[in-house]
Amino acid sequence: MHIDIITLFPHMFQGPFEEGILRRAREKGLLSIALHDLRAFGVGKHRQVDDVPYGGAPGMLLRPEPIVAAVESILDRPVFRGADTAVEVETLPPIILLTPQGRPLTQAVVKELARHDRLVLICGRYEGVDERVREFLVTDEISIGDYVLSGGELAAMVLVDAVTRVLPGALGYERGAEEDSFASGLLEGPQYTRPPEFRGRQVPDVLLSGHHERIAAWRRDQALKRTRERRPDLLEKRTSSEDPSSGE
Ligand code: 6GU
Repeated sequence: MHIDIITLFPHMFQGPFEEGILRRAREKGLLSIALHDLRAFGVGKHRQVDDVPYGGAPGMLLRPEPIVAAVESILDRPVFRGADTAVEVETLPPIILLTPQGRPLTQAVVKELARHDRLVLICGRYEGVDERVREFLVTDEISIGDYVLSGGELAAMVLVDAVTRVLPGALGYERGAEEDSFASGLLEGPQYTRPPEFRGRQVPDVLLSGHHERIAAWRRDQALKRTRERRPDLLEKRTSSEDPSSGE
């Protein structure tokens, strides 16, 4: 998986991509990330990337030319669907704008993105981007939740982390991602490690029993209970075929 990230703040990405699973995925060659400074594609002597909204409104908008120039330079082909340009959208990697107006990022979306061998991420900034970028350049818009961030950078890091975790071989053990919350449509139940007793609090007996079937049944029960208590909306979304309590 190769991910190109277009941003006004490339330095923001340095810490998160150099630790843990992301670092290992890059070292193993499963993931490569190229950061592209939007400023380098700015207009004129001052490399301008933003301007005031037509019609008057507070704040600044990202202009279309730097963003389009960045994507066309990265992909080395025309990508803007201008009035007189034909673009074969089918042969493009997803060109994704991170914006609170996008479709919500879910584990299903993460898996869908992970099937591509390349992604281009555009981090929105300021009060937004010129509408022609959404209409004629990007192929997808994604949000990471119903709250406002100062820009798409943190959202892009979240997306890259989530996508990397589902790349085959990224975790170093193979069942993890499947058992994570949301992969099954359920929250994970409680987990314990050593010591078996801590300040008078015991690990549940069943987990120490060595009885694999009983342990699996207990975990399913606990996951269902936790999901019912905390995220009943997830249970409603599941199909009955996924429900481990059906058919028992
Ligand atoms: Cl992708 N961008 C911004 N600016 N805010 C957000 C977001 C994205 N997702 C949730 N809030």
